[in-house]
Amino acid sequence: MTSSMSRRRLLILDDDPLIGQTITAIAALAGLETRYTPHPEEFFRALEEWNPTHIALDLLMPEMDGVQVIQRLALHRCGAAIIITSGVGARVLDAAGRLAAEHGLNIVGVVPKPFTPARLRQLLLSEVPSPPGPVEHRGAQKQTPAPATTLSVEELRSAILSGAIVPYFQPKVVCATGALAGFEVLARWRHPEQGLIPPDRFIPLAEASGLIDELTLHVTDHALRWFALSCAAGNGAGSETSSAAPGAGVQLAVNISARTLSNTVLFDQIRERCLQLGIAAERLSFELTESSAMDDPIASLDLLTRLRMQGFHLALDDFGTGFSSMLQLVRLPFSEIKIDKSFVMTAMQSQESRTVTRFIVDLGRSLGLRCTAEGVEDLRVLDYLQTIGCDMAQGHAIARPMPADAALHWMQQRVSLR
Ligand code: G
Ligand code: G
Ligand code: MN
Repeated sequence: MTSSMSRRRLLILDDDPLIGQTITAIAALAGLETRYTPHPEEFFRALEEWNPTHIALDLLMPEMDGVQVIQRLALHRCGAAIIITSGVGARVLDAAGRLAAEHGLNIVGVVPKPFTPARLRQLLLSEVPSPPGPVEHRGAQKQTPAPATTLSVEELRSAILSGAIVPYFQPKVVCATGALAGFEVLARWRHPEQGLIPPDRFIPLAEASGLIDELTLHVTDHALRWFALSCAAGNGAGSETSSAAPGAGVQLAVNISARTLSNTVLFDQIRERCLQLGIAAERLSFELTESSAMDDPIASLDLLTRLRMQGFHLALDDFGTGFSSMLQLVRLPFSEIKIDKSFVMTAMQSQESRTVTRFIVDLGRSLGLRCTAEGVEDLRVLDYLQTIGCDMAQGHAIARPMPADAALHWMQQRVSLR
């Protein structure tokens, strides 16, 4: 503990010199090197030159407000442990903490002023969850920085045809036991010049150009073939516990766009593929976002009911982000809710995020739905989810989305560890 502590450097930004002196004194007593400035510009210069391990940040300043500072820290891909201090009310502080966490910053605590020296000391001395330095940008979840280049419909069409759009697989685990529950399929474009392109850069284009169903079918088909080979064992109910084969009883989840809900043929094609590959419908789950199911309420009710009757699972994705969510949850035959990652990612920093997370878990349980938390970036959140009775979890702290061979390897290693 002591050796790492001697390298701790705290940079303080606060327009009030008295508060700056107080924090400096507390931190110095706790053994940290400190620098204080009341000016944002000087703060950002020191950030570059001095590379602090800790930052104490006031939210209310005349020169630049705290939100602007948070945005600039995110642009700098700042990895320091950040403590937010301010005289604003608890709800505003809570919102600022969530904002910073969503920007991928490492918020270790939010302390209302006037703060007690003990609370500040505790934050300065607590273990830093991730190493300082611009290692990764958690909020942006991009493997490659998005280049400004636009992608054309023609390029997308030929990428689908040539197999350049591939499924990645992100594991989902049972909160209570840590056992593998399934994989979510997430499309990635292996672009010859631009590297790996994430779906938010091409799914909207695919939707707008009418290529989305072709894309989803292609990705799903590829994923099902992988699934049949890798997770073949365990078809049928109750097989999770009876078979020891890796992948036994695990499920596969695919994302479905709004537009696809009017295309019953696509679901027939997927069902056909499942039959050919010997994959029981119960092992496949379709994830729909809240906005998507509402476009044509009656048609989507027909289709979704039919899919459930055939045995497929239906998950309501990104739950908690849209205001029609409650209506859809009750009206449509979902079997699972996925708590939006914006709540889960910030559960350690925000009391409000924990309240929403717990509320959704309770709601799911009382409606008889399975509940999955997305965006688990910190293993302490997994412990929390377990205590509130959440069924499943998914997120970077468990595993990132991986290409097919890496996902298989991950699964086999995991089984051999048990
Ligand atoms: O993988 P993230 O890593 O960036 O995925 C972003 C979004 O893209 C997800 O919310 C998901 O709904 C959507 N998405 C990913 N793969 C597919 C796909 O194959 N088809 C459709 N329709 N959406 C997808
Ligand atoms: O379909 P949906 O929007 O739910 O897709 C999930 C998205 O969340 C994908 O873009 C996936 O890459 C991303 N994701 C998965 N786990 C994490 C995580 O722990 N943190 C963050 N920030 N994103 C994640
Ligand atoms: Mn999803």
